[in-house]
Amino acid sequence: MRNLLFLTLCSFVFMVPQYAQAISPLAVLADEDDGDGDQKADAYSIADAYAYATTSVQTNGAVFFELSNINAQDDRIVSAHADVSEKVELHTHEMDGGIMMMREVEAYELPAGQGLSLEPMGYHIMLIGLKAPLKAGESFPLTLGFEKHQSITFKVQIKNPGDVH
Ligand SMILES: [Cu+2]
Repeated sequence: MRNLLFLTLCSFVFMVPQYAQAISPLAVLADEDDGDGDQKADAYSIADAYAYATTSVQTNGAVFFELSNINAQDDRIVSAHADVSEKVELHTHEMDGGIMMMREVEAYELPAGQGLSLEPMGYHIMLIGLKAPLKAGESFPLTLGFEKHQSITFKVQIKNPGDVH
């Protein structure tokens, strides 16, 4: 019963960005008016950014989060950077000959006013060649590069794989 309640709460949080802001570790990043007059509300919100802890034999990790594009314009995430691994790639999962495979993508589309979910078995930021195991309870900064917006940096919380997020 408790778990069920928790799940309901989680989905509710994902669906309502205002609530996510109140409840989750979050970065709201607004920039200044850049002179063309329509950028005042230009911002993204990131909620529930996490990665699972890894063991010393795991060389890769993955980052998940909820992003809301609260801009008036469409945008795309075109790059990601973190110091914890040699390479950082934008990945998706897709079926290939009946097998679920990961594949690198060029960008994630961010239509104006919509959200983007990165979650296990879906879109994820892939950390390739971890310099050290990711330890539960710690965090690290991740930077996202956009096609139009200036890049943003936020904290990724490291969790144990069994943890409810
Ligand atoms: Cu991947």
